[in-house]
This record gives sequence, structure tokens and C-alpha cells, in this order.
Amino acid sequence: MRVLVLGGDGYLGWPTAMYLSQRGHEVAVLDNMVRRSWDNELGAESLVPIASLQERVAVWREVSGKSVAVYVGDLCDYTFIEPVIKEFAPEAIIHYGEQRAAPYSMIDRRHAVFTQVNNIVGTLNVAYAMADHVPDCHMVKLGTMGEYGTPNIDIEEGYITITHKGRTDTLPFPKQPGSFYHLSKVHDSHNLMFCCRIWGLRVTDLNQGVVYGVDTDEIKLHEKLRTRFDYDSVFGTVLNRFLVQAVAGMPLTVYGKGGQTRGFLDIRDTLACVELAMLNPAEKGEFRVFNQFTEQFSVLDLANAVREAAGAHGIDVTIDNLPNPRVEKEDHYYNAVNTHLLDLGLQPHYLSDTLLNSVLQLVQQHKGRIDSRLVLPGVNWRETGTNAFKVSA
Ligand code: NAD
Ligand code: USQ
Repeated sequence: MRVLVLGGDGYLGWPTAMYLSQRGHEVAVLDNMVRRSWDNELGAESLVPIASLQERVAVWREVSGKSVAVYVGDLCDYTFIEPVIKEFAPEAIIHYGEQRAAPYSMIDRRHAVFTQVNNIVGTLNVAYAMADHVPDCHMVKLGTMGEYGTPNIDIEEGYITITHKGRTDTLPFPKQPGSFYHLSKVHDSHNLMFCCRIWGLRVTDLNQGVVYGVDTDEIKLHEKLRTRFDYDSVFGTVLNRFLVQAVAGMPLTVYGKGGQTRGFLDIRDTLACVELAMLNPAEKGEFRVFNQFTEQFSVLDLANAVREAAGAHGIDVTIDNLPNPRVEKEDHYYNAVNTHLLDLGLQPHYLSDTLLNSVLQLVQQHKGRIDSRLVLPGVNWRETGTNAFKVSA
């Protein structure tokens, strides 16, 4: 298929582009490199050095013999995105191109507004360009499990059938997101559902859990093909952070009680899920939702798993229960359904000692690049405009 990967320079976008290219699809990537500028803003950097997008594409051509086209520009600029969609005429669009960090969206008013404008306007622009130029194209949109929050009932895949005062309907599952970032995904979902209804677009919303892992078959072909690995308190996700803290000899930063439970998946499963969705497209006019995760863990489960894995490397790890900088339930029911992707044939890679060991080894290899000032949380959900981001000293 002809596939356009939006956000193709990012943690997931770049490995997806290589994976689909390797499997014979004609791939183009689009990105405005803004993720790299947020690193500059925060004084942070991927732990693993990453090549420029142009260099990645050149090395990929050398090692695989396959070309990937590159479009550099902003999804929020319609004068840029419209001609790209017209020229490349994708059959599928994989949409990763958003600001994805909850803490970044909670820094202050400016960052909240930026996140929502960037994500919602960018996505609306893509929907308009699809409707005008490639109405049969299928958008595979990355959403988040965090759209649902942590309700005290099972989380269904996008919709729930409700009987109310004797009448029954199937309605969007209630959303209780936990940050302005997660809210931007909810707004995207509503907009896209509406576009499917009025214009007959096809969209699959992949409500994805937290992704971990650094290696895919394609990344392993060359050091210059590596994807980013974030561990700072704004962009680093919890497992990455714990692994880096372990290697740095710092206590693991469990926020609050650590009973917060989320869905997780291996990066290799993200790529497989995206391809499964792409090869089995939504119907015309259908807004389809898949919950994309393979296992559920609490934050404390992960801290204990990292403590054990690090122990096997002779590293003694302590766990620190920090006051929670976020507003979230720390002790709650969590049971989400995730059968749609399994029914399509997903074969999950579960979190294992082998995986933790291989990431620990990679972190140890780059230990000298760890900046311990980036580890402690500096963004507090309870504060509003005055909490300009402070790097903890
Ligand atoms: P990332 O920040 O590494 O990559 C996103 C890419 O999109 C970046 O390269 C950035 O430069 C680009 N981008 C952002 N705004 C853009 C714009 N306006 N125009 C053009 N390019 C733009 O993020 P990621 O971890 O690869 O996540 C990709 C997607 O998957 C995001 O939408 C995220 O919300 C979703 N997701 C990620 C995770 C995870 O654990 N990483 C989990 C669930 C969902
Ligand atoms: N947490 C800690 N200590 C830390 C970091 C995080 O206890 O040092 C806790 C958080 O409070 C939260 C949980 O770990 O309860 C997960 O936090 P996270 O930063 O790993 O993930 P989150 O903010 O939810 O965001 C990430 C991605 C986002 C994606 C989301 C999927 O950055 O793009 O949408 O995971 S989900 O969690 O399903 O919403």
C-alpha cells in the first residue's frame, strides 16, 4: 500500500516507516521536527543518540535498498499538508504527528493551548485534505488509553451499549482524561467520528497504552537507525525513567502510592497493530476504535520488575514514593478490553526479563549521557500559569 506516516521522525513513527517499507509498502514520512525543538526548550536529549531524519532515510536506503520519501512541514499549515496529500495520494495515513507528553501540556497555559491547537488543528487539516483529495484513504490515528481515564467499570473498545429509562443505544464510551494532552486526543476522536459521519471517511482510532522497548528488526540493522529514548520528567515514560534511574543509582520515582494501573505494550506490537489495522481497513463512514495494549501493570509492579532486573546486573535499587505531581487515582479498579487486535491476529510480546535486560544494557552503554537534573518531576498539575518549567537542580 501507499502509506504516509505523519510524525515519521518520532519514537514510533520512524520504526513504523522502516517496518512498513521492509514489508513492501511504499512509504513516505512527514514531520516538522518540532519534537527535536522541544528537547532544546527543555534542555533534554534522547539518551540514545539519534541521526537526523535525512541521514536515517539515507542509511535505510543503503541497508535495505528501499526508498522512503520525506516531507518536512507542519500539519497545522494547510498550504503545506494539502499538496502533500494530493501529490502522494496515500491509501493509508498513519497519524502519529502530535505533541504526546501529558506533563508538557500541563506546564502552563501556553503549553496547554499549544498542545491542543497543534493536535486538534493538525488532525482536522488532515481530515479535510483526505475528504477533498483521497476520500477512500484510511486514517489509522494514534489515540490513547488515557482518553478513558480510570472508571470503576470495565473499559470497552470505544463504545458501550447503555439501557437508559427503557431505551437502548450504543454510544461512545465515557471519557475522563487526566491532562490537557489526553483531552486533545478526546477532542480528536470526536472530530474524526464526526468527519466519518458527514463525509464517509474511514478512520481507526488506536487507543494505545504506554509503549516500551527500543529494538525492532529494522533498528537492529544499523546504529544510525536507532529511535529516540526519553527519560526526562516531561517526555520520559515511566518504564524508561525507572530503568535510567536504576542505572544512574537514583531511587525510582514512584508518584504517590504507585497503584496507578495502565495498559502497556512492546514497540514491536505497536508496529504490528498499526499494520493489522491498515491491512483490515475501517468501512467507509466507520469510526472504529481498538484498544491497543497487551498487558496491564501498576506503577509499583513496574518499579518492582525493574528492581529485580537491575538486581541481576548487581545494581541495588531503592524505591521512593514521591508526592504525586499529577492529579490521578492511585488506587483504583482497572480492566480494559483489548480483543479486536488479537482477533485480527496480533501475537503479543509480553514484558520479560530478556526485554528489561536488553534495555538495561543499552542504558548502561549510554550511562555517561544521563543528566540527573532531568529526572525529578518539575511540572505540577495543581499549579496553573506561574509554573514555567523549572529544571530541578
Ligand atoms: P514523538 O513525540 O516521539 O513523535 C511525534 C512526532 O510528531 C515528532 O517527531 C514530532 O516532531 C511530530 N509532530 C508533532 N506535531 C507535528 C506537527 N504539527 N506537524 C508535523 N509533525 C509533528 O511521539 P511518539 O512516542 O512516537 O508517539 C506517537 C503518537 O503515538 C502520538 O500521537 C502519541 O500520542 C501516541 N502514543 C504514544 C505512546 C507512547 O508511549 N509513546 C502511547 C500511546 C499513544
Ligand atoms: N509515573 C510515575 N513516576 C514517573 C513517571 C510516571 O509514577 O517517574 C506514573 C504517572 O503518574 C502515571 C503513569 O506512571 O500514573 C504513566 O505515566 P507515563 O508518563 O509513563 O505515561 P502517560 O503520561 O500516561 O503518557 C504516555 C505517553 C502518551 C500516551 C500514554 C498512554 O507519553 O503519549 O498517550 O502514555 S496512556 O497511559 O494509556 O494514556
